[in-house]
Amino acid sequence: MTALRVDILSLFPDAFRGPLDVSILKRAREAGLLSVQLHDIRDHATDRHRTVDDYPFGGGQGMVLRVDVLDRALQHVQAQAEPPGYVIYLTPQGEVLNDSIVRELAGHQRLVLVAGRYEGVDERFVEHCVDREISIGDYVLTGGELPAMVLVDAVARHIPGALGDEASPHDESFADGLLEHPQYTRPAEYRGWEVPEVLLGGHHADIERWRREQRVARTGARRPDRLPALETTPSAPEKVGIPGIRVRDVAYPEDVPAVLNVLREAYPEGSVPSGASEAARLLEHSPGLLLVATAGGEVVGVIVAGFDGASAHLLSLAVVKEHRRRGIARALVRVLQGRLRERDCEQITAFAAPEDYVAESFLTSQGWQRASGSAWTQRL
Ligand code: 9D3
Repeated sequence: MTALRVDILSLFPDAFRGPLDVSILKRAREAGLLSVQLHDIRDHATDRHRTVDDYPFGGGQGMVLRVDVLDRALQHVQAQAEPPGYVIYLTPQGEVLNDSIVRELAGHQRLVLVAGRYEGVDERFVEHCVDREISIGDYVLTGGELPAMVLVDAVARHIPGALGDEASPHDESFADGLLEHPQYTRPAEYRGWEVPEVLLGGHHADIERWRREQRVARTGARRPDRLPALETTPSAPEKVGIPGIRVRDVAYPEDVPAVLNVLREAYPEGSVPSGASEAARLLEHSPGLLLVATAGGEVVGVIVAGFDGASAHLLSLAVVKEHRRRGIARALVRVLQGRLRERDCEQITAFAAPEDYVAESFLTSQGWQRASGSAWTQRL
């Protein structure tokens, strides 16, 4: 059995008693998976006043925890069990705790956490006695006690068996970098607040797709720093409910000639990118926003959108003559809208020439609103 022993050195050991007695920490301790020992640094002071700190050499604000007191406290703790614990000093100067550090720490048999207060500790203690300096984020707390608890809580969840029947930490949000999708339960309607329709229908594939979209959209909106590592590979061709038709990301450069042909057939001469380099530039600026519809592997429809991070513009939409009036343009718009939502785009704008009644009736039928003479918008 893998049990983790955590020793915590602090000037306020009492601060830990509450949190250790609830939830999984309590269960893990009771199951013998986790043991937490609290130690008062002050017990290792040597003078009559139990002094643990002193004025900083060189002057300055505040007090500094003494290296001799800290070292004695640490030696005392290390001598209590085998093997020696991995020593972590909780400090605003540390590297910021994250999921991968937590997993790494959970692999140790013993951890010794040093919670500081005051303005800091004598650097010689850090240099000679500490294995790792950790912060829990960029905000100022009054001491390292809560950070030490945060660390214990996060690490304890990774002790095999500590989560009981709950999900294993392996298939969690942070593992793939995406945030979680929203959750709902009964009642399905409360004060007019409704649960998203898709969740009530029982169509498993639709629900999975919706959840995935939600996860990506939330991550993009709240934690865009996590998105770049995502799905840069083009998606698989998707069915769109029209026999024989698939929609997929453009394959570059193979599709470029076919894409340009489709656009040339539909647009006046001179309005279509004249070559591969221009097409490449489009792709570069809006990856994932150039989609093609295929029939039997041939490109029969194209949609191109530009996205500046805030709003999107429908740049081109074309379907070859033989495949018109089959709903392909609509399908392309629908898939594009999904991609834009993933990027947290709220609105898309399209331009139709004033007398282009085909475009006008298409846009109207798809729920677009005329924003001005030739501009149409749709909220996503
Ligand atoms: C960087 C601020 N220091 C400048 C003199 C003073 C200071 C502020 C707060 C020194 C210690 C503290 C107490 N905080 C911690 O010990 C601490 C902490 C935190 O404040 N935020 C996030 N993570 C951590 S881990 C330990």
